[in-house]
Amino acid sequence: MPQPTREDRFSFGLWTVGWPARDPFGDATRPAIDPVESVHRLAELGCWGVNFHDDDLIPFGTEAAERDRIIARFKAALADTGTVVTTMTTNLFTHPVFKDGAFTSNDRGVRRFALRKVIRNLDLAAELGAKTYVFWGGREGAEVDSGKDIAAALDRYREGIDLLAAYVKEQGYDIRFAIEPKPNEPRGDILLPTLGHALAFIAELEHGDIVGVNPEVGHEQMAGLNYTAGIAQALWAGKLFHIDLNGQRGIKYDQDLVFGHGDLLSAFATVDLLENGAPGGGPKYDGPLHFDYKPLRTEDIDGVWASAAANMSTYLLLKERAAAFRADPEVAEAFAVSGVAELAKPTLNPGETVADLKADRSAFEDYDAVKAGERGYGYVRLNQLAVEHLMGAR
Ligand code: 3MF
Ligand code: MG
Ligand code: MG
Ligand code: MG
Repeated sequence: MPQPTREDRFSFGLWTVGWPARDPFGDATRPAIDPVESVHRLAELGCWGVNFHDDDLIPFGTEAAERDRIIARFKAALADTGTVVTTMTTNLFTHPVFKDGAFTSNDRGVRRFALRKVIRNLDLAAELGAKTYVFWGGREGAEVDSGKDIAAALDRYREGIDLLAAYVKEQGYDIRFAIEPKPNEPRGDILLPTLGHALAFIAELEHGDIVGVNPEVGHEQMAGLNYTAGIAQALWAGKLFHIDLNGQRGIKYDQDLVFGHGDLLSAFATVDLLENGAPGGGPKYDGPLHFDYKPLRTEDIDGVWASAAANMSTYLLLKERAAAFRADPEVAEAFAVSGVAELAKPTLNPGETVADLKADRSAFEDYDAVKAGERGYGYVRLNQLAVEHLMGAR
């Protein structure tokens, strides 16, 4: 199996391997893991970076002197292992104070407290060199339609993100924000449920220039959406600042499976896009290859590290397969039959006007729509070639 190295730029959330496997129906099945141990174990596995919520490292309510001690000890682990803090985020969902949301709680005091909690952790993110700051608003939502004024909630969401982005700019921090959409869980419905909602929200911000998205495989798939197509649109919009890779099997609760352990063909397409870019070119993703998964509740502590390794190994295998797919002359021929490259060509000729198009009889009056309608696009063959490469049959 391919062995990950730091050059692969893999990262994990401390909350992933550190999840003690408590779920709504059952107690923890594993002990909590010291974040310092996680940094060491992940580095041994070839991981490059880590990402964490404030409370993953510093328990909620820790007093200042103890907070400083925890941070110093964590910094030593980063230095000892050469681990990078790629990304940081705020826990605005565990404590009961956030049960009706953080930036969008109906309670104004809660909203002010949430902003202060983020600001404090943003200062730490800058100190630790994190380049991306993620906002997953898991409690920003509702179960009761009449209990939440969605327009007002979006006003408050915008107020919060804009205020924090302005703060980052004022402080001169080299940090960009990434909003992570999710349709539901823990709230019945969450604001900014999909990547598309998030992109539309970002367009309404004053400081949207430093705000992008952090799409998670499982979150888009929980909404029945195509993750690869979604991140392709985010790339097209110049907004793919971060990604949460994992696995999900259909429209159900957030499974956070190992990457590739859900829809494997979709994972292949994701890696192909991330590594090789869109067939027609365009911007490529250059952020960390981040995993936001949960080791199954059935696993013991050895299973935790085996599952972390599985994410990276699966990614690298898919990367090999995707490279072979793109290099295969039969695939190139199939791409041509499907007209994939033709889509990169503008529909009008250079300098052509609407009047020119209207005057072009070959485009309409003389166009043989019946014949064009008979064309086969060969997508099944293309997909079968992908399947064969994915299975190592080519
Ligand atoms: C929940 C998530 C979150 C976010 C995290 C921000 C706890 O479904 O995916 O993980 O990823 O809060 O990075
Ligand atoms: Mg998830
Ligand atoms: Mg999750
Ligand atoms: Mg996530």
